[in-house]
Amino acid sequence: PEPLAAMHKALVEVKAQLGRHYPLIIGGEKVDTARKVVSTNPSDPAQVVGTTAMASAAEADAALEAAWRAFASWKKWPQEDRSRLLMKAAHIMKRRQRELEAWLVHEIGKNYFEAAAEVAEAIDFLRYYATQALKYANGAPVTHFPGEDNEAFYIPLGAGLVIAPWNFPIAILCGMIMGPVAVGNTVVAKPAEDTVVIAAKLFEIFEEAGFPPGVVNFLPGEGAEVGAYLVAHPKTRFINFTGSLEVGLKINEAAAKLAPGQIWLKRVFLELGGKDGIIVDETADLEAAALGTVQSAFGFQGQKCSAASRLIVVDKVADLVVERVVERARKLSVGPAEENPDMGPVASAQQENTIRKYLDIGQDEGKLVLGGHRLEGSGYFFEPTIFDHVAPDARIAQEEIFGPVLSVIRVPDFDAALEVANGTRFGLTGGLYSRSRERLERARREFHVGNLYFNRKITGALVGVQPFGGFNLSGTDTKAGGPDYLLNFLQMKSVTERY
Ligand code: TXE
Repeated sequence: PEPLAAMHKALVEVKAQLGRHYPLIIGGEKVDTARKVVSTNPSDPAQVVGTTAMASAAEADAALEAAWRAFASWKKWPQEDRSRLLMKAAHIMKRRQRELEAWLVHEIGKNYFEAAAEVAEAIDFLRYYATQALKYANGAPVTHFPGEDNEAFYIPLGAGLVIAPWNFPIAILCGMIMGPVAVGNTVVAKPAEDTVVIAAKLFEIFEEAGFPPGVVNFLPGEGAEVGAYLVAHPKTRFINFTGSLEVGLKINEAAAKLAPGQIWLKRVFLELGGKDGIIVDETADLEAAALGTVQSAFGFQGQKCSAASRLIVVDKVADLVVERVVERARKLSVGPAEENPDMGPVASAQQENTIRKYLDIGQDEGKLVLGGHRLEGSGYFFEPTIFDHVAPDARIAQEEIFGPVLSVIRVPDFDAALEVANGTRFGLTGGLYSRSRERLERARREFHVGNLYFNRKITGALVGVQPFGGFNLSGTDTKAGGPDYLLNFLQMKSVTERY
């Protein structure tokens, strides 16, 4: 009750700040532009949450210049001092956590629970990377090869680009920026257009924490315009991207080209989509399986790369499981955050159109057993939707919908379940509800996903506990929140000396 009251209070306070305009931040300077990015509230699209300046090529050039200038000194800071700034940012974020949650509610339609979980994750990223970075402190030798006349140590890469998605607009943006920055790199960050205000709040925190000018640069703008421009830029040393497979493939291709004057191969890190499946076999705790499936499929309206969008259930218990899943999903409340609902709106008109498209496709690919409609009214609200008797190669069983739509695939036995689970182009998260130790062990070896969960829900990156990243077309598997993540943004130098 207390947090709820505090969240309601924060929601009201944030309302007073709606409509504000935020400039770009380049080299510590506030820069405004003629064009603007407008962010609206998916619960009430007529409401402007805020606007930011919109970066174009000129600002992108200036931001990369500022980042390289800042890199010259930032890379020499003692590691302890860099890590201390991350810890300070975590402290400030903790102090402002209710306000940040309220912005997540307003700008992207998270309910209080999802918003609180995300801000907590952002704080975890800051603290975790601050401590992990100490392993590479000050170029101290970190690798001693046999023999006493040689050593090796790590040095940062330089100025890089972060391009972030709208679905974890503060946690993923913060983690993707502060990982590289923690170990001496500098960053130009381009947030998703739908969530520029929460991104501006994150940069207020970085500024208050005292990051030197140019270490982090705030560059909201059009993905296909300034995003693509920065990806192709000869002064971009690395690219840290989270988003859709479609855009990830474009970035991967563009970044492979050598631009005039470019003297390195850009390092590209991609965290992309998923079509994550939960297997339930006949030995499973059916109640637990139903609860975990509903939480994984409909949390934040299914707009998570880690969301369960396939339920793969063996025939023997299929009716029992589907019945329980449908009953639980039917009870989910849908509405604006003030009502503290289980499900808020989907993120944008674009998402609404995509989900409508798949609801139509699903009519011919499965038996609609729940939902299937957008709610009346201006906000982008959908009922939780479940299609049963879906074939493994159906489009709604293969393509990422990124909405509150679950496809149930019935299989004769566990062997078939494992084959279906591994039968998409992705490999991000997966789950298995079973009491058979032999099957759990088999899944541990053969279920081909970056993050596997047994007898619990399959969403929610646990920083420092469960490094997060996917196989196949789910990305380059950077393992965000893991002990080796920072190595992605370092290069090893070895020195051999003959006395
Ligand atoms: O992605 P988009 P969204 C994935 C999730 C889903 C997607 C949703 O699975 O597929 O993210 O996020 C910029 N050149 N993950 O809709 O449209 C754009 O401005 C350069 C997976 O935001 O791909 C935005 O900032 N940039 C993840 C960013 O790309 C371009 C967890 C992403 O936009 C661009 C979370 C271009 N041509 C979400 N076009 C995981 N695997 O961990 C757009 N952008």
